[in-house]
Amino acid sequence: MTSNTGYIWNTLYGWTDTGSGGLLPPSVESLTQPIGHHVAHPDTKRRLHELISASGLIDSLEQIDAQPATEADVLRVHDKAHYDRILAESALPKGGDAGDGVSPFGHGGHQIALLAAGGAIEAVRAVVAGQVSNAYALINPPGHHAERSTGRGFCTFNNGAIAAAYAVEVLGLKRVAIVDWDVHHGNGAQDIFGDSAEVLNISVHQDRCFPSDSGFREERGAGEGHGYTLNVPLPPGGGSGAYDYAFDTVVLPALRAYKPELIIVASGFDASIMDPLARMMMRSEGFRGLARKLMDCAAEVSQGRLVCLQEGGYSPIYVPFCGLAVIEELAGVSTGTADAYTPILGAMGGDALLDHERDAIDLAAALVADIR
Ligand code: 3YP
Ligand code: ZN
Repeated sequence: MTSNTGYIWNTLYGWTDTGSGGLLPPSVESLTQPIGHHVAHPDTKRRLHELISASGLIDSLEQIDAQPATEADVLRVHDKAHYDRILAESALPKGGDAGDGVSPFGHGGHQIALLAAGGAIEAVRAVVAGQVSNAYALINPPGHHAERSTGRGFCTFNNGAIAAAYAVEVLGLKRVAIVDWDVHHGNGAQDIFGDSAEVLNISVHQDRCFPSDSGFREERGAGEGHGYTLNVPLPPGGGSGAYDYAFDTVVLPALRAYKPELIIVASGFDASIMDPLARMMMRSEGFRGLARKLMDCAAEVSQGRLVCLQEGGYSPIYVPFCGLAVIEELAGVSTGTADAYTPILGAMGGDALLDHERDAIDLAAALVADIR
């Protein structure tokens, strides 16, 4: 059996205009100074793409072109009012904001957002069609905070939800799982699919990081969707010890119980020890290990169908090594590229499971029983 890995990047993903603020918009009144590099500047993702290229890994990947998502694709998960507002603000000379005041986009930004959602769809289409065994879509802007009626947290449209809805409504799949290892809560899919059992939404995230008022274990979905929203909040400071235990005792058992036909990974690298927007301690080898676990589980339950979609990750120097490790693992290829930061980061801890991490994860493991 041939195995190949699809890969999606588009030059325009590197052209998102996140504005001249650092995180908050620059304001003389509030004394938030302008700065040349927004925390979510697209350079971080472009640098990941360039490591995929410079390492030679790109030669082992099947490059797939993204097409812009259509209005109908977006409206499977978003209100028309949200879609129309994004288009209208995108037409303004200086662009607009996706909805919460910290998610700026530039003139014409809707085109890049549609291309990100379209990249997610294309990756799912290629994997479900059997054209590739699995895929990594290095898309931008991200999507997992975008809710039915608004963008949020740097996200304009919910790429992962749009791709999951495409899989269900267009490709006819009955069960799709989203595994969100971005360090922030996957509130968007929870908002969009909370009342549905057709999409299992598992989010492993730093407890009360962002959004700080969601992502609790007690949020479990409603009606037919009860049990199919599964939140695994982790105490700050955890690394591969906590993540491995969370995957082994919650995420993988949930996937085995649900038996999805497709697994979509919301793949952020902001749980890394170098990230400015969270307080976790993952390193590249930790992410590689999570990819391995999901690949093995996908081989068991979903014919190997696994699609990773880029979400957050804000260390321009470290995200590339995390992404390289994951994509190498998906492709079953080693480029021989060592994580250059291991000597400096490897001794900082995070690999041992601590008691309070185990306790928090054990509480989430009890929620798996309601999945069938
Ligand atoms: C959005 C505003 C403050 C925290 C930030 C989180 C964005 C992100 O990476 N979400 O996954
Ligand atoms: Zn994030």
